[in-house]
Amino acid sequence: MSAELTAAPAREAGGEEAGLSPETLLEMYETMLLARRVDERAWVLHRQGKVAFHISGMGHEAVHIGTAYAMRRGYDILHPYYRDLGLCLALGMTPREFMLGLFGRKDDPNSGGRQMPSHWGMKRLNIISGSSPVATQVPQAAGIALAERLKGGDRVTIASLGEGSTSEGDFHEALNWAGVHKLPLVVLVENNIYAISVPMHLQMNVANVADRACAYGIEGVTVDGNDVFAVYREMKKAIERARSGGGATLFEAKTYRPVPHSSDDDDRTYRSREEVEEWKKRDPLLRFRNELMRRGILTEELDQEYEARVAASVDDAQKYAEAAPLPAPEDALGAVYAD
Ligand SMILES: Cc1ncc(C[n+]2csc(CCOP(=O)(O)OP(=O)(O)O)c2C)c(N)n1
Ligand SMILES: [Mg+2]
Repeated sequence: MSAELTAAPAREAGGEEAGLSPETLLEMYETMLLARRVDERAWVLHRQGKVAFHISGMGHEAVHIGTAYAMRRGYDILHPYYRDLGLCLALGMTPREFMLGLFGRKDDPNSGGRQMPSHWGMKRLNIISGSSPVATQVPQAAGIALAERLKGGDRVTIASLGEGSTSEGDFHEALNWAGVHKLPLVVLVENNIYAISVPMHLQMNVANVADRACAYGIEGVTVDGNDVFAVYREMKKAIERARSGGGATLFEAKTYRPVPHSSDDDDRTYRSREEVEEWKKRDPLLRFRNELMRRGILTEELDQEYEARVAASVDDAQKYAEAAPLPAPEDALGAVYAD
């Protein structure tokens, strides 16, 4: 049985009230475009046999860009998961850095080529390195938020995960802790209605992940995750609430994953092509583009300029990473054991 596409209503992007200047909106658009084009290139490189694995953020870009711009970038802390390509790019990761990770090169900033690709971790951007077991980042993020409180700081921690990962005990323990201690934490659930092949209705018997927030005594918010304005507006409120002592938020952004779970998955075995085609009407990049054009902020000419600049940046990143050295075999355990 295929999952119902009730998750993301196909309404037009609104959000004039979001209070973003035309310059910022264009910057957000170019970043979203970059995330999409980098991601598309990664799929091509995988199909060409040049890289071993890719796990995509495609379709999640409005969640990523809206969240990043609501954060104090470089100040607040992100404990991300593997879908967060656009979020990490918007926080300052460069396309070259992404490609170094994708190609498993020595200078991969996440792990020096040791981890799987898309296991983000960059000290300079306050992006905390996670591990592959899903939801383990949530209690760790709660701990970071508690530490920030004890130190008297006002940085907010954001931890992200998928809706399927909310079935893990770690998620519930962390939210309970966040409620009890009123932690400066936002737990961002990127609800794309599948956990690999398992649809949402087999993970939980509630309509919205955020409906569970009241059980922990925290705020719960559900937004259309394909609408960058809605994500930005509501995320800003959640982050400011956390910063000013108002406690944690369970933030659910409803979206869709238009591609297979990873380069190792064949999604034709569990969902129809019609369902995936239906998504295209809700493509967050297209919606943002149309809305900016409707407002007269973006023009065809400007869009072409962005496309050209983004393509050049993706080409440059690929060339750079392909030519970069691999890690030395004798360094494989270097970050595991102390000298
Ligand atoms: C504890 C644990 N169980 C299983 C897996 C294998 N696994 C990796 S991703 C994934 C699906 C997660 O789905 P969801 O949380 O909805 O995130 P999405 O991939 O849809 O963004 C699973 C089961 C894992 N990494 N860790
Ligand atoms: Mg999912």
